[in-house]
Amino acid sequence: MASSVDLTTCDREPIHIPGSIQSHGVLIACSGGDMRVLRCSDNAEQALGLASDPIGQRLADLVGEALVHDLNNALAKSSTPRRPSLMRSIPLGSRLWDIAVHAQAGTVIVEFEAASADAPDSTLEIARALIARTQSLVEPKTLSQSVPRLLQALLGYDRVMLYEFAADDSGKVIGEAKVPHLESFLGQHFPAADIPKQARDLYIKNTIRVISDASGPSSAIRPERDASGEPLDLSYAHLRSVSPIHLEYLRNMGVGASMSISIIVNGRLWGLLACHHYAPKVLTMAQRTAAELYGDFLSLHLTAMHHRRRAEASIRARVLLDKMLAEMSFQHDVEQFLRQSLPTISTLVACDGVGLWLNGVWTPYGSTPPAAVMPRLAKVMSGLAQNAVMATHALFDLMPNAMAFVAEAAGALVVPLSQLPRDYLFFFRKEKIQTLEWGGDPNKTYASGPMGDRLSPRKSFAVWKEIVKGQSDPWSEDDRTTAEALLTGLREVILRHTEVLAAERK
Ligand code: BLA
Repeated sequence: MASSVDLTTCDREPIHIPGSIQSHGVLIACSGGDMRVLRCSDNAEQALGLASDPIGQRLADLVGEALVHDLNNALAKSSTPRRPSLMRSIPLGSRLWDIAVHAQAGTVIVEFEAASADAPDSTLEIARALIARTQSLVEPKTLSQSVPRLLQALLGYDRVMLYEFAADDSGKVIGEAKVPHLESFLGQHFPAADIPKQARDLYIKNTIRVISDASGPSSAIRPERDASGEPLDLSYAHLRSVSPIHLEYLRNMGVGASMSISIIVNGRLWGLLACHHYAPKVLTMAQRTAAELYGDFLSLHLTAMHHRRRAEASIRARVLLDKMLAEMSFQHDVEQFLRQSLPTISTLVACDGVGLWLNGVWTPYGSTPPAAVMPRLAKVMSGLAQNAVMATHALFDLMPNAMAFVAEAAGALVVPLSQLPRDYLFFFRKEKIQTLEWGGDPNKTYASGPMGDRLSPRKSFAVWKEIVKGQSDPWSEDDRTTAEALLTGLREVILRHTEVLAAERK
């Protein structure tokens, strides 16, 4: 499969059917029901100490009736392939094995890994320790600093990163714990292509992947295709061989082993906890299971934090608007009042500037486009929806000459203030790469494998910079929620003012 893959077709590489596994383990696939061996990894016979080629045989004849009975019981316990059932320290051949079993479209996939000497309840111990220390972390900043440190301390990777995806699927390292001599990746951005779409989709379904040896051999699954010509789907297999492109990426970085855990917030892949080790590293079944549970916990924890932040943002907007409404009754010139309120309004959303386009008059505060372009920008807005908030992180999509002022404003969040296509409140953000440089060690060079230097972090950062040229940081859902609260609230302020004036006139 590797030969058909190149850098231009990254998101088409079928990573769930690589045709091989990582060779520190063994895989056997059986037909459901009669448990007859359909396929196996080509190391199976030797590693498990079997008397003959397993293909076509009853699994019970190879590993014993008792184990197959236990495997069937384990299977019956789990209704989803997402979480294979686990069995610890099973004797077979000359050693003990940890076994994971799951069923995928009627095929039973049994994976064997050398048993570890972990105590029986070490999974719970590790997961409990991680969860207990994370529970009290509710500030995004402390959380992103502490979580990598906790995971590093418990699993011993040389580097642990918290990687957050942006709305455009590019990503940023927002937290990092590492051994001191390594170059830091904290704060660096990487393009969406570094973790292509099919990988992001798979990482929602299967939330953990361990790459034990980025330079290690793989063990082919045979036969590659079944009677109907299908390869074996390894979406949920722990031992799935990883994309050769990604392995080259890791090797170019000097990484020997990696592991990543998905963090899913509201059904979307929010980010990854990505771990690197500079030598091969196998996780025990207990460690891997604990890491998987920790990922589940972190996903729920971040989801709760997200909901809390949204609620707080709405309350903040509401409080501010109520205050404005209260002050309003003493003000007769609503336009003047709104203009004066710009500094206060600008605190509601992370932005570089705000501005009010009201009755054809422009009032800026902070960093905004030049006044001369505002009539044109307001005209562009009037062609868009009047009753909804509009957000863009690339003003040049709407106005070709916007590239000229990206240093002042590259993205806008726009709140239409009246039903008429006329009045708008703008929030602006500058181009995001204006102030960014690769923060790493300038003397550090990265290796380059057969597929070229694109697969190295510094080149990848350069590609990201090229992609986002002229763009601002995208507006988040929180930003839009605040803007929507402002849309309703400010219209209310204006309406109330009209009513006050009318009442006073009577
Ligand atoms: C997978 N790419 C990944 C993964 C990460 C990254 C974390 C998940 C697998 C793992 O746990 O190791 C990316 N890793 C990074 C980044 C940093 C890091 C950005 O440490 C930054 C410090 N990758 C490319 C390009 C392609 C590509 C150009 O850079 C394709 C054109 C492909 N990456 C790619 C594929 C996978 C992947 C196919 C899936 C691997 C798999 O699960 O089989």
